[in-house]
Amino acid sequence: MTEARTETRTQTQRPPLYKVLLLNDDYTPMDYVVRVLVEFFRKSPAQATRIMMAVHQEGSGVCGVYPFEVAETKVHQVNSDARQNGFPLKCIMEAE
Ligand code: TYC
Repeated sequence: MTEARTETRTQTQRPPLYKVLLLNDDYTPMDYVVRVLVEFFRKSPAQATRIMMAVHQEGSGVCGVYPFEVAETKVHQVNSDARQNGFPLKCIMEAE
């Protein structure tokens, strides 16, 4: 007969998280990037302006940290909105 064993785990399981980042480019207008951060990432206008300037000066910046499917949806929404508006803005995700 096989013995039944119970394993006790002390750590709670957390889903892996993914950073969503914006990349800088030379053509996307600053005010459009700020609007993206307000609309898709729920930032205040002041926070959005800070993140946009950090991306502009440093090349990339984190907009938020989310579970996989949420991160994937944000990346898709931002990239397709940018394309629809004719801007080359790129949004990517990476494992935390
Ligand atoms: N570098 C752009 C400009 O000077 C502004 C910009 C900021 C573009 C952030 C993309 O993710 C970005 N108009």
